[in-house]
Amino acid sequence: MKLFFDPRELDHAPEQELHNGGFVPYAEHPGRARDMLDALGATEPPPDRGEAPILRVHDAAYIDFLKNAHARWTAAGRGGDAVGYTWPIARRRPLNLERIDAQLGLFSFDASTPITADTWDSVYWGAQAALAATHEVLDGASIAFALCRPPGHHAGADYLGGYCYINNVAVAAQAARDAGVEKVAILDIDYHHGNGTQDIFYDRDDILFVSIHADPVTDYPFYWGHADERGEGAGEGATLNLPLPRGTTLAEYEPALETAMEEIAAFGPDLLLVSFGADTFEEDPISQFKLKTEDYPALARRIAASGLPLVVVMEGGYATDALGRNVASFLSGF
Ligand code: SP5
Ligand code: ZN
Repeated sequence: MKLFFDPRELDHAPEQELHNGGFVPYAEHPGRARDMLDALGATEPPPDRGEAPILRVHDAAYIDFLKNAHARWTAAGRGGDAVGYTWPIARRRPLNLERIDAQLGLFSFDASTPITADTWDSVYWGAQAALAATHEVLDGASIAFALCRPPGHHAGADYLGGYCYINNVAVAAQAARDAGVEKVAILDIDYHHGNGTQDIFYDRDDILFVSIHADPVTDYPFYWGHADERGEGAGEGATLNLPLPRGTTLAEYEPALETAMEEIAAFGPDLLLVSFGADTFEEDPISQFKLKTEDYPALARRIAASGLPLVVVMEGGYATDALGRNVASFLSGF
């Protein structure tokens, strides 16, 4: 199995995030990628497929903002990382405001996803890694892994959040569609709901989104991921959310995965993309499921039993010392 990674993904390193009313060290740090690299062995760098595949998913105005936000922050006389503090609440009228703080609010949904001078470079190359893995499978491989960092599944067409800036799995899914794959399924098994991926494809019937995650009644991102969200318009029925309670172990997780895989089989996709987060691990510092390192191969085997070509895209996982081990354990099941 080929593993795709670009060293520039290490450069993005925000200092801190807002958590429970105070600032704490940033959980999504470069050491996560280093831990995975140590455990997984040789990776290869992705070729540069340019911005066009990213712009198939993200609004041009948002990408422009992402590229320039930190320079504009600095030009406004600020030090450190760029982060918003005012948000346009739901139903506020649209305004074309130029001020960096207004735009940070407009293009984000939380205060824990700062933009640094290196953010654009890291997220650009992470997206290229997802594209490389996708093309590897389109060219005939049965599976490929994209070591994406930062993660992507919380990012929408025109917003960042949840440590995510570019939605890597969405860029990959759209690239597969553009290469002629008719039906694509996305299985999201990060601890958190993949709200960005859901939003991007919510009204489409060519891309199925199925997610198993912590119940948003108790867990981030709260405003998405409830079981009654099933898609809209042409996409009605092409979104499936399977929220699980805090404390979930493998015994409770497996029936949800079974339901997810049956839904995917009924959809009849030609390709399956897996948004994989290892933050379902029992010792994850910000999450509350109870999966063990030795549980992950069983999840992979059930996914592989679909017989579908597979692209695995890295999302979250914050128990840094165990992260590489957990990802290696998951991949060993394929
Ligand atoms: C991709 C992904 O897993 N994003 C998760 C974003 C969760 N953010 C909300 C939880 C904030 C917890 N911050 C704890 C920091 C401890 N150092
Ligand atoms: Zn997560």
